[in-house]
Amino acid sequence: MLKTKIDAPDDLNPQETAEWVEALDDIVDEAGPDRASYLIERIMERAANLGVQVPLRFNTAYINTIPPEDELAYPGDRAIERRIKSLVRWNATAMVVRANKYDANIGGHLSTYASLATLLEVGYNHFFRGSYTGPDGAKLPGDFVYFQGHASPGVYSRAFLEGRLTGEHLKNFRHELREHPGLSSYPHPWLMPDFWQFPTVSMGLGPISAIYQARFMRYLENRGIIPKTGRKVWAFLGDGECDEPESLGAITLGSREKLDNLIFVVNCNLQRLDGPVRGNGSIVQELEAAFLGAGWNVIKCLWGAGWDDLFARDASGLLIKRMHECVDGEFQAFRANDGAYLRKEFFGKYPELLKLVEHMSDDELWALRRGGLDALKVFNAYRRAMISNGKPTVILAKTVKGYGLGESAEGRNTAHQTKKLGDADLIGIRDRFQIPLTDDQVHNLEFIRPAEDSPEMKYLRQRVEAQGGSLPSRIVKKIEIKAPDLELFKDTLGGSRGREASTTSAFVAVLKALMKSDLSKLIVPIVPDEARTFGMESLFRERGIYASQGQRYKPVDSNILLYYKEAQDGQILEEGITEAGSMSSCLAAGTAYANHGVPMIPFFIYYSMFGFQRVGDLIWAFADSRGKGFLLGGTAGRSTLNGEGLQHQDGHSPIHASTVPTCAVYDPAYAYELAVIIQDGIRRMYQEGEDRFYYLTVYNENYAQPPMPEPKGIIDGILKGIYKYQPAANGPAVAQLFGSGSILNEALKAQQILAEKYQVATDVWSVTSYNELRREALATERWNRLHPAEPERKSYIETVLEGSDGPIIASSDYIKAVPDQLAPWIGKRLTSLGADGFGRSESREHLRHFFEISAAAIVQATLSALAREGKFDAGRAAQAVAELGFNADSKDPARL
Ligand SMILES: Cc1ncc(C[n+]2csc(CCOP(=O)(O)OP(=O)(O)O)c2C)c(N)n1
Ligand SMILES: [Mg+2]
Repeated sequence: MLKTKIDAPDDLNPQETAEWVEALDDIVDEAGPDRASYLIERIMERAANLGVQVPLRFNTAYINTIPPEDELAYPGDRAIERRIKSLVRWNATAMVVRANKYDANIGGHLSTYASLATLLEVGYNHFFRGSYTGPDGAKLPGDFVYFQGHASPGVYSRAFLEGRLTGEHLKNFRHELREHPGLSSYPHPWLMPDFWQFPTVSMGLGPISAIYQARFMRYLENRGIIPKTGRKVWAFLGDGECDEPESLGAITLGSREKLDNLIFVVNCNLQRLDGPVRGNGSIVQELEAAFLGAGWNVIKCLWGAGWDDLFARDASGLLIKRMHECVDGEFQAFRANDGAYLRKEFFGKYPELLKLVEHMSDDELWALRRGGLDALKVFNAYRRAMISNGKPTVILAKTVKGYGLGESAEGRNTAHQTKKLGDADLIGIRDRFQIPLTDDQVHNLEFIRPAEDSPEMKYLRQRVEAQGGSLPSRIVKKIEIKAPDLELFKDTLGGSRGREASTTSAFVAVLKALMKSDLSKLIVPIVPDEARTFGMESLFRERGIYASQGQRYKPVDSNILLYYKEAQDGQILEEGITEAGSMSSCLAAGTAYANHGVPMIPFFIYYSMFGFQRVGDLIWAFADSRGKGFLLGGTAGRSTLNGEGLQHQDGHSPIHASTVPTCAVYDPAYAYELAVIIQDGIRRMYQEGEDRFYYLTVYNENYAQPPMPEPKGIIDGILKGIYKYQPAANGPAVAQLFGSGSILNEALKAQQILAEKYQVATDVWSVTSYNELRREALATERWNRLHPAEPERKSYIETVLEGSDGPIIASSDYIKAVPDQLAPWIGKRLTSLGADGFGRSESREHLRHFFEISAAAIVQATLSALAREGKFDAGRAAQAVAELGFNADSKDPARL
């Protein structure tokens, strides 16, 4: 066994110390490490009882976690696997270099995959399952693999070898528009829906979504929606990527939820884009401490088999000591130089170490590999990770950035950005990996795939078959769902019958109706510690909060009907205060139709201010993933959420949401509008199979919810974004009032004031979605642009407004940019009122007055607009400013 030298200058009794250490050595030799660990634990307990400060350590030595004597022999044909890996390496390199040779600066990455190749190949050949066989013999989906986004050339290259992509694909890397078929830069299910499952290239999103994916898998199993299998979620991440808060921010969930279906592999090539990840420290040791502290299994895979002999012969413990002394900046330099440098700078520090390697040539020293580049070591690390012990596992695999790419890239600080290689480097790669290509073929950057009957291809096919198929692969089963009839929501459509209620409570009613419908099982309510805010707590008792361990305590409120019920088959995902985690759950749920073949319907309701602006990138990834479902921005509106002030009052999320191409954004005023939108959303997403999702604002202001009015076409209007809610009662309207969300009520009050006090007749319109109207108008405009010889088409907004005269005063609880989206079509008529500026801690009434979105403000704006058109006396309009409570020379709230 390995012996570590005790190097303690303040050791008062070295003799005694040596005896203790020897005793431990004996235990390990005679009874094994488990017994030693048991004894140490008992001693630590005793020490704690005696008041001894026990040093807390979350680090082990800088060596492999799995000692050579515990390793299993490699199960595959290593020589042939190496040849296959070399071909994948070559093709990955050729495709990037080629793309940049013929299309300067098109980009792509060589070095990430160069460091990752062994980690992936061992996975493909022996671990990643393309499919599983279910209890009844049915073919079930396989493992989930989150690939490092920048390693995509290697993933494409492997798929090429497997015959799933053609040489044309590889030639068209990053030529998605010019040629067909093209390959996207990174993993994007939106762009390559049959291939990529998980968009990972925004650093940090892969790791956090993998954790929640593993958790959601358990949720589906525990709810009996999918069978239990040995499926794993593998997440490959960069060591630099671990600096993103999302990467490590949710790791305690992994251990808390006992996710032994989750395996992280951190590609510790010690470098990120600009340089070393921890030049002055050790990223491996730092990550080990973080993951051990969080309760994960940590497997360090640092050194290749060549080092085993050195460790075994190093009786002094100096080799480990030397490894601890070196910071990552030095380890990087060792690889960027050569064997002579390694001998001098690493081993040369201690004469004993120089002696240890005196029998080795510089080339042999140089050939000493790192663990993540040694298939045997990687195999054993993965094998250990497959053993379920109720914990997730992280493998810290030490690799070399740009491995094998030659002097211009390997271990260099510029490695990440290297995308062009000269012939000399390419020939070097060919020779090093023994690629059977001539110099000319190398120069021409030819791709290589051996003949079908070659040993390599036979082996490859056999391994793919044994693993149940290829990865990545996104296979979407047709969804067989019929949306519920609108009738299901008849209570909501009927209005609140004189009671005052909010659209949030209307949403909860819609959700409850769905949870009692045929779709019940598929509904996934997700909430980050705000269920009580939204009045959803009754669902706790009715449906249970998902808790993998059930409820191991008697809830404090067990004496009341609506107690806090946690259950193993609970339906609600109560995520705690993590919008990023909740969104990751939503991502897992909203893509389950593809990844699990079960069309789960997520309803993620959150404090709207902490949605798009806080986790916008995860929402973008949701769209890229073709996610379906509903996001609900609760406590919506800058003035409607009163009292909470600047950081809580959301006045802009519909603008954020409108930037996501597949997101339909609605800002409904009334309960029936919400019901109509949700019903149609389920129809479009799940019945018609459209890859889109919804962002709906829901408010907490209570007011009488009217029943759905009868006029024909109202449903169409709600869905398209606008309908006339209340025509003028006092003659033909001379102005049009648009209102959205809770501010529609202010428009209605304004209509009355205008009629009664100023004898001005106005129509009131409910605008449910400026964004849907804009998108339709843009599409119409484009059609007109491209068909100049055809009769011009009219956009929906223009058609709807035909015959409705006068200025348009559009008000909402959001910034003016929301109605301004229609400016290209109605701009001359449009006055936008909105809550631009920072929120304040105040009551609704004061906030609406301050932001000039109150009924009085709408009246004032209407009179002003009419006066400008000469349809209302300007003097009277000026007088009305003060009359309505405004100071014409007050400061603009947008800038206060
Ligand atoms: C959120 C985010 N920020 C920045 C980038 C740009 N970027 C791409 S790769 C990279 C470095 C990656 O380093 P590491 O995670 O160590 O991966 P390696 O390539 O070394 O395996 C950076 C900064 C990104 N893709 N995503
Ligand atoms: Mg790195």
